Amino acid sequence: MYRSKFGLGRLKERRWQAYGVAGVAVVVVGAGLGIASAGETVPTVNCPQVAVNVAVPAQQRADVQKNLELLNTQIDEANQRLRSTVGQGGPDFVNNAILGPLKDKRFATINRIETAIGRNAPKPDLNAEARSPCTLNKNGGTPQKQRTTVATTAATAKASTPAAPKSPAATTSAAPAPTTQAPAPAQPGAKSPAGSPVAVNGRLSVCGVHLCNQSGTAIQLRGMSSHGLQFFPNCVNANSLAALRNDWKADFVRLSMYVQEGGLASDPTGFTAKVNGLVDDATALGLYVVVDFHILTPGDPNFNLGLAKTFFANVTAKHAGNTNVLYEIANEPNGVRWTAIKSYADQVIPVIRKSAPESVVLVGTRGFSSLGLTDGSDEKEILADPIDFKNVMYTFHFYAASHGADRRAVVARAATELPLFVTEFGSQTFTGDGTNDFASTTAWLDLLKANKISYGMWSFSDGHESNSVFKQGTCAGTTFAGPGVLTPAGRYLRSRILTGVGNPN
Ligand code: IDC
Repeated sequence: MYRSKFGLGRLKERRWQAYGVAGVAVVVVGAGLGIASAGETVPTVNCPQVAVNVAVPAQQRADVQKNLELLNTQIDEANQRLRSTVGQGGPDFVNNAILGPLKDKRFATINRIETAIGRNAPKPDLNAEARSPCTLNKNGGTPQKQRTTVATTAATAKASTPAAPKSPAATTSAAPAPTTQAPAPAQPGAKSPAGSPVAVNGRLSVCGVHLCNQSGTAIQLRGMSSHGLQFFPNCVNANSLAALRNDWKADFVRLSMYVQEGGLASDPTGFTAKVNGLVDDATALGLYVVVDFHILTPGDPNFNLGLAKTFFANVTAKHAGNTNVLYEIANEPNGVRWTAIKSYADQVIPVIRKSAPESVVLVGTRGFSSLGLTDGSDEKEILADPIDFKNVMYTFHFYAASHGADRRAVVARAATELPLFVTEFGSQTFTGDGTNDFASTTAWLDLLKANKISYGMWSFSDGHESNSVFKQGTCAGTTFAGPGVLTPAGRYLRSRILTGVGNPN
């Protein structure tokens, strides 16, 4: 049984580690184009614009400017080399001797710009990967210059977005397509009921270490995790979700679809349909929904890799047009190293991204989603080997009566470098039962608020364990609103969401 293994992690001495995980808040637009001029046969390089569409802190302005100018110097040098080496080398000469080194220099330069801005503001993601490679404009011509204007306010940053090239030659030129598109305009949430969380916030993305709404503002989602859908089949439905949205003013529900213990593996078709139906219910209400692939025993997510791929392919295809679904690919990996979790993520995320390319994906962390603490590790193993996809967050779970100040200190530290999402927490011990420790819960939720870390409480159920937020028997009926149907854990969280103060009475 996993419980015996879910102990308190020994905290080792830790150093701060200056390692940033790049965010994706920045809209990168425009491509530089070499425009052919008649008679010129020496090729020129054709480099994409690096658009710094964020406010650059005043202290970093000179540094950023210098690096933007350096991009022009690098382009000039490459063109100079192209002129002076005409006819030299074999077919790969230009790639190996000019375009390759240029790409590396640009990559380093763009990284320096990100790092500079990141010293006094959220570190932006300027999409160095896509913006570094330049192509060859075989017909020669004057290559477009890198723009070097630096915006010091967000408004100017937007205004300085390079306009699309107007030259007719430009439209036919083979400029590299940006791999990160600007977020789609505000259709997100269009079909959601007015005022609902999804109508207000639209499509989410990961921006630096935060979850951001469609306007790029960091937000915190607060909500509830279901219990195992197989254990409490009547607790999550249109009625209870309406209460969650209207009476609790919560933002999301997490659908805990166990894989083992009578879950998905025992009836793939049934549970996939169940999840799809509940996603539709949440969507109709304008709630965000976390689809939780609830692995627990065994703890190696790779054990369920095949099922995960089939499941996520189906669910993402079914909800391809949705803007409100987040995918949690492994509840609580345990007994495995981070490398195994990462390998699983590397295989499952592409399946999800096929139909849901912009979705936010939540990845469970080592040691029952403890960032490794339960195994005597910590967030540094993730920082050293992060998941290489955009819009990814790492999950952290806590149970307030078991996990206290030592773990909070690690989360406070990790939150400055990793995008975290608390998809599950309890006010009890990690058994999900026993006395509620609301003082510790409040300390945790205060920390999460301060860092804008989203959270969902375990569990939206009416069982006998103290984690159930509904009194026993509630789910057999149709009344889910109001404090009368709630246990102390339920009253505490409803009041915390509604008033900012958790009150179990
Ligand atoms: C617990 C349930 C309990 C069930 C057990 C095993 O509360 O009724 O018997 O799972 O299925 C977690 C897990 C979550 C646990 C919860 C409380 O994600 O499945 O639920 N917990 O123990 N991690 C830490 C605690």
